[in-house]
Amino acid sequence: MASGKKVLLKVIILGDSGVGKTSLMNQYVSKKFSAHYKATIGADFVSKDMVVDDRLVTMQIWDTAGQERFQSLGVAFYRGADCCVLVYDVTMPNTFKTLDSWRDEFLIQASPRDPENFPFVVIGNKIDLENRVVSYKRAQGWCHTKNDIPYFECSAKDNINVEQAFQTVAKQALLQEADVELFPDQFPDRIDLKSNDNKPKSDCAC
Ligand code: G3D
Ligand code: MG
Repeated sequence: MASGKKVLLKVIILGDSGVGKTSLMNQYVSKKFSAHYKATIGADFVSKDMVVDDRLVTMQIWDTAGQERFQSLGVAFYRGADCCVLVYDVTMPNTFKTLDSWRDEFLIQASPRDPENFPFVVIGNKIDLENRVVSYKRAQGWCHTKNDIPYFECSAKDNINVEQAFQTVAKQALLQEADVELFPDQFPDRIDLKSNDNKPKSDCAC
């Protein structure tokens, strides 16, 4: 049985446009793959309740709506993330090469307390296609050099490995969130709703 209060985990998905970020999220959350999915405007998230290591968690997965083309996602998108999923397309080598800059961009924008140990998960997507170009070995090697990032090869289309990848994402995020609870004063972005500092001042004219 799951125990304790429900934990909210924020997960963000990054990677070049067209690699399948939205499709992976839809497959995981709604068990659907739609080739005609239309992205909404602005960053958006979906939630999924699950049990991880005996804890009830709500995983909030933040997806982009095409702004990744300009790498202009805004700081609110990154803020408070507990895990970052980096996605590339195994048939498009350029999308693999840009993983480095997506990782760097995340670390700059989210500025986590301990960047070296911040949890990432890498997904090589579209393994259902015949024309794969980036090998497992090459991708796994890159992950190894980045402090052993867990690596999964998936197909959002055929629902291969998607569940497994997100289970690992949730586990990593939960570990990170436990860290936040242990050292709350080191995470100034979190607002304490009970604190008097947040109440309107009495001489407020509004
Ligand atoms: P993005 O959110 O990263 O931009 P999308 O990517 O989820 O919008 O997917 C981009 C295109 O790749 C879509 O095709 C989608 O159907 C396709 N796609 C996503 N995942 C897979 C997969 O696992 N296998 C295959 N074969 N295709 C996939 P369109 O044609 O709509 O551009
Ligand atoms: Mg998308």
